[in-house]
Amino acid sequence: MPALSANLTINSDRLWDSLMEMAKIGPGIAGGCNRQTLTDEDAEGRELFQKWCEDAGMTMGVDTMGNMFMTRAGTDPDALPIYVGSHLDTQPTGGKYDGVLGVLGALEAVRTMNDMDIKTKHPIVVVNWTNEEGARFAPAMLASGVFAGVLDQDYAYDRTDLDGKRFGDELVRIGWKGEEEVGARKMHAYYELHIEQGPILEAEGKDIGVVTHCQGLWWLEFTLTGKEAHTGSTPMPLRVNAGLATARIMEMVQEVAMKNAPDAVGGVGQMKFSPNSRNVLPGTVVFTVDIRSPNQDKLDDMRAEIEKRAAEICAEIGVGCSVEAVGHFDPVTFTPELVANVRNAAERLGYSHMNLVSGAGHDACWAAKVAPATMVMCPCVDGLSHNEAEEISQDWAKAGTDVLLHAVLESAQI
Ligand code: HGY
Ligand code: MN
Ligand code: MN
Ligand code: MN
Repeated sequence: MPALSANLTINSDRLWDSLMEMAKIGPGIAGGCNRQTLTDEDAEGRELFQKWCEDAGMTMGVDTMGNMFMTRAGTDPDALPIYVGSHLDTQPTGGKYDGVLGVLGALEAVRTMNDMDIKTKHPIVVVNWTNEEGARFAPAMLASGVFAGVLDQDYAYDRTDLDGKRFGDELVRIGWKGEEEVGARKMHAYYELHIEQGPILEAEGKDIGVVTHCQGLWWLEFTLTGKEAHTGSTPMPLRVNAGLATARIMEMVQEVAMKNAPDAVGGVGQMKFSPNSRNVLPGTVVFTVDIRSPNQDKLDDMRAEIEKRAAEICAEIGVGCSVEAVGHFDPVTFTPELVANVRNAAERLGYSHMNLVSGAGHDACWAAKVAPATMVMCPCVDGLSHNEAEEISQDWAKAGTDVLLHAVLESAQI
C-alpha cells in the first residue's frame, strides 16, 4: 500500500460550502439549525445529501430505520466496507456542525479520493444515522442502537413525540423507511468525525482530539406524584408538593455530580409539570436525570445514590416517586488500532493533538458494539454545542476531515 502523503488533504472550501448549504435546511431562529428527525426539514436534508453522494458516484441503501448508507466501491467487492458517518438531525436549538460535520466530512473524504483517483481495497460507506439527537423521539442514538441490536425496532417505532406522532409512522410519512433489514450490514471498521462539544481542545490549543473513550450514561426518568391543589388557598402544612420534591432532587443531583467531578457530570434538561397551571400545585412532575462518567463504578454508584436519596426526599414530603432507566450505555473504549490510525494521521499531517474522552454520546458508541470503531474530534468555540451559537473554524473542520481521510485510508488499504 503506497504511503499516505502529508500533502494529501481535502478541499476545505468545498467542505465549508457544503456545511453552509446544509445549514440552510431547517434553519433555527438564532443562526443555528432546527432540523429535527423525521420532519420535512430532515427529509429535505436527506435528499440533498443523497444528491451530493450520487454526484460523487456513490450508490444508496436505506434500512428499515431510515439509516442512509452511501457506498463508494472498493477494488475487492468481498472486503467488508469501512463505515464513516454521523447524523444530519439536530436539536431544536442546535448548531450547524453537531453531527453534520461528521457526515459531510465523510463525504468530503470520498470527494477527495475521487479527485485523487485513489482506489481502496475495502468499499467506503458514508452513513447518516437516523435520530441521533433523540430530542423529538427519545432516546438519543435510537437508530444506531437498533442497528447494533441493543434497542428493539418495534420499541423504536412506538416512540412518540410531544404531539403523539409515532416514529414508525413519521418515517413512512417522509418516505425514508428503507427495505434493508436493519443491522444486517457488517462493518470492517467504523470512524466518526465530530466536534468536541466541550472546551478541552480549544483550551489546550489542540487541533485534533484522539478519542480513546466515551463516557457512559444513565437517563433516569422520574415520575413524582403530588396532590393537585389551589396554590392560594392551600395552607403550607397541607401541601403534597411534587414541585418542591423535584427542586430538592435536582439540587441533590447537582451535589452528587459535584462530589464525583471532574470525571462525572449530572443534571436535568427535560421536565413536565401537570397540569402546568400557575395556580395549581402539580399533580405530577416528570423529569429526566442525565448522569455520565467514564468510570463504570462511579456511574453506577451515582445512579444508586440518586435513586435512594430521591426516594427519601419524596417520602419526607409525602410525594409518590417512581423511576425508570430510559437510556443507558456503559463507558466505551474505542479500538486501539483505529485510535492509532487517527493519532498517526494527525502526526503525519502536522496537526497538534491530544487524547480525549468524549463527554457526549455518539452513534460510534453503538457502532463499537458490532465493529472496531473510533472517533476524531475537532474543537468548537467556547466548547459550546446544543446551542444555536455553536461555532467552529474552517481550519478546525479541515484538520478533522484531513485526519479522518488519512485514518480511513489506513483501514481501507489503498
Ligand atoms: O446526548 C448526547 O450525548 C448526544 O448528543 N446525543
Ligand atoms: Mn452529535
Ligand atoms: Mn447532539
Ligand atoms: Mn451498564
